[in-house]
Amino acid sequence: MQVEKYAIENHNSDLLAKHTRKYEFIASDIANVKEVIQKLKDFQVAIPSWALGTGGTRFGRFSGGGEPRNLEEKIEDVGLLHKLNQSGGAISLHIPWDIPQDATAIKTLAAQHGLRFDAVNSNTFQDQADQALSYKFGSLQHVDKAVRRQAIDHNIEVIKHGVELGSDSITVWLSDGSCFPGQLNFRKAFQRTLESLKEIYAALPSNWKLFVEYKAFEPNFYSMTVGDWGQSLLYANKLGPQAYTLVDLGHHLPNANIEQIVSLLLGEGKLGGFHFNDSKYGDDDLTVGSINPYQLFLIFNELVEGMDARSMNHATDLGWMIDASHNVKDPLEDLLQSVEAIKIAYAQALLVDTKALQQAQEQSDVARAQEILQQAYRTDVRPLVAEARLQSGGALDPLGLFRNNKVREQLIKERGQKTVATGL
Ligand code: RM4
Ligand code: MN
Ligand code: MN
Repeated sequence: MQVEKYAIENHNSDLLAKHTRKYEFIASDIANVKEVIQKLKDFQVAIPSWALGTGGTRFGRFSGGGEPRNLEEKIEDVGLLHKLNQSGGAISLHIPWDIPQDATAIKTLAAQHGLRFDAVNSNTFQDQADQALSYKFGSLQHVDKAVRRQAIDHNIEVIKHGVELGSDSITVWLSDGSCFPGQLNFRKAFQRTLESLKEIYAALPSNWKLFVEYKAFEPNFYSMTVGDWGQSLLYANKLGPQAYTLVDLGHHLPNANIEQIVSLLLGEGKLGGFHFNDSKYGDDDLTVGSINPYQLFLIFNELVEGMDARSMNHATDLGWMIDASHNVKDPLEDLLQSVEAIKIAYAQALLVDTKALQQAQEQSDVARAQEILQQAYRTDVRPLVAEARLQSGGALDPLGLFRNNKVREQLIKERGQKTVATGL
């Protein structure tokens, strides 16, 4: 399934007059508008290979039609998204859900779609059919050395796949922990996990990063061995300069101040990247910006301020990834919405008058500080994001084009109604 260039051009020419009116209106108020547009064009978000099918919960899964049946079709889907929004130029693989059998062919296919490979993800939270030992009581923390060995070897295997694909980072998310008081010796579990991580770290190529992702609860409900950013930072600091903390927006206890966490990690030079999603209660994996777009903006505000303070490149110095699950929406529509929400929050953060904000902060002028932040947040930056897309060859309204061109219907015709993608 391809969206042809002429289809995008036709779509854009229909919407151009209206877009230009809106764009010129907002652009006339922004002194460095060219710079803002360039930053938006450069900013790419990686799409997770495990979120291209319908997601499920432990109560059920309601498959949509035309889901990708293999890795090749997943790459095709991400290519399609990228063609529409020119903002999803990377894919993040979860192994063994998506093992590249022929790495060269997969790499070539991705390149044809203008995609590169972002962080590879290991999976020691599920048992696979052909697996010798079980992860029921953990993986890198396990009391049995042989289980730890198996989990370490899996991670090293994942790094090898990543190297073949040109990826340069691995995300380790562990479900390790305990469900009941007394089940685990916390200190020993931490120590064993650290020792295991050290072995994985030792297998990293010198240009690679290791992201330690934390999560407050689930599937373990009493303790998680990498349960919060403090624990993740402890591991990352002990491992060395190639290890960083990864922030998944849905992995905190309710009402955590994520923007402050982000700011402090950045300040320490230990923020590795993101798994974007949104949530009401826990690891809900909902569409980015669907529940709390203000929080997303505040996070981006800290990112822009903190990255600028450290002279970092916004587009390339952190890992920008989505980690979502789509229970009731078309996965591709959902992902288009998520990428759009990320770019909107980023654009708003770029509009914050940082100098004025710092001045207000120095003067403890609280009301003024709020005005400055909300001035940016309440600006409708969608024409800026659309202009960046237009200049990059994407569609002015990606979701509109996806629907009008009946992309899902065509995918169903090609792949069938009852297909099930691997993943969440
Ligand atoms: C976890 C975590 C990981 C993801 C798995 C599928 O909750 O967010 O990043 O790989 O889910
Ligand atoms: Mn995640
Ligand atoms: Mn999660």
